Amino acid sequence: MDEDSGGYGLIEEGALLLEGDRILWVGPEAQLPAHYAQAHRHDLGGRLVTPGLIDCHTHVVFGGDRAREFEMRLEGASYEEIARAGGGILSSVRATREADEAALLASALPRIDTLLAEGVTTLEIKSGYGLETETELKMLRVARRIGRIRPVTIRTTWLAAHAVPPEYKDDRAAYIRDVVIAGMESGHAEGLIDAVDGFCEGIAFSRDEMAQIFDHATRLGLPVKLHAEQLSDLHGAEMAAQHGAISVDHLEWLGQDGIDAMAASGTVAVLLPGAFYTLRETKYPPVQALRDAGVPIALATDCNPGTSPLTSILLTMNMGATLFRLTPAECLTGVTRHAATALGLSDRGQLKPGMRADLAVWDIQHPAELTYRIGFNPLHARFVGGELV
Ligand code: DI6
Ligand code: FE
Repeated sequence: MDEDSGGYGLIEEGALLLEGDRILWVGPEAQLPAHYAQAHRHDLGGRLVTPGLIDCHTHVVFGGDRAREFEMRLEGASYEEIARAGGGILSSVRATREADEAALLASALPRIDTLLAEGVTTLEIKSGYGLETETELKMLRVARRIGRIRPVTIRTTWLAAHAVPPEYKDDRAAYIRDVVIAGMESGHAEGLIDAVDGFCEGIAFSRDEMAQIFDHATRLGLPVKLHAEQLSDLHGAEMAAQHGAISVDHLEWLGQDGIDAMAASGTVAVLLPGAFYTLRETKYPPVQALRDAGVPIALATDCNPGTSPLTSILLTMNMGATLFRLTPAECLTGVTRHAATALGLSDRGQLKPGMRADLAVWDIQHPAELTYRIGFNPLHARFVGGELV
């Protein structure tokens, strides 16, 4: 199945020819060119094949948990109140600083394995719970390690600009200089960083601060992305698009200027329904205006201990449809083709010759079933880089 032809591009009685880690040919089995007749065959029993799913926004490596904060929010405290009182992100920072690499890995693996069991073959992982260079780098080393010990591609993102830690609260400029930018340079030199992100929000970083950080990322040749317009409209999306951002994420408060700028720069809008749901948000991302402007829409779990303790890409698709009124076809392109673009990857996310042979094989009849069901996993198998895993 490929998704080029408007809807799903579903091919009945289809066949895929793989060579090494690539797709060589896709089409109806009856049209398989004769010179491929000798190829080794693997019968998938009439099951449906999609590109391997891509979770393009996660904070899946972190220490501790935030179940108590969840209770506090149910008792009436807001996310911002908890953050300003030193809870929220900063409570995960304390736990992440205390954990060593082995402990961080051990706590992340069950979450990772849950995502892989639902057909994920590419996963982004952000730093952002260290807020000091060594701990930020520690998170990304763990992320790289996950990519070596599990069959999945990991893309790492430097998110030191997630919050200002207490020790720098009276000198934000020093935090940006000494940790966000200096740490980015160290991480880049160590090959730990695939992209640079930030949280542009009243409780985090301003648009100008983020622009300064993005200028440094650009100088290092690193692509940028941004958490923007989640809780308020600081016009972060517009600034990010002007910096050529590969994605801007959250976007509940995004205005038309931001949409126009994203359309002009080809920036992907990554919607995160798990955070919307967890925060019981009532402001909806401007889905129709994004569609009208031709901005590609991706969906991701935002798996994190505070606002989206979600490890299901399939439930994310269901929420994309039920909460945001995306079509099931949009939900599927949102976790395949457009999610690949949001990571700057042009070699995956579609079933086409030349693409990486990352496949998900499902026990379903129609692709809409992936989005329709709640809490049901019909995955039969994954192929990662041409290998059945
Ligand atoms: N936005 C989010 O939804 C997460 N980070 C961010 O910038 C939340 C992170 C957390 O609360 O731990
Ligand atoms: Fe996030």
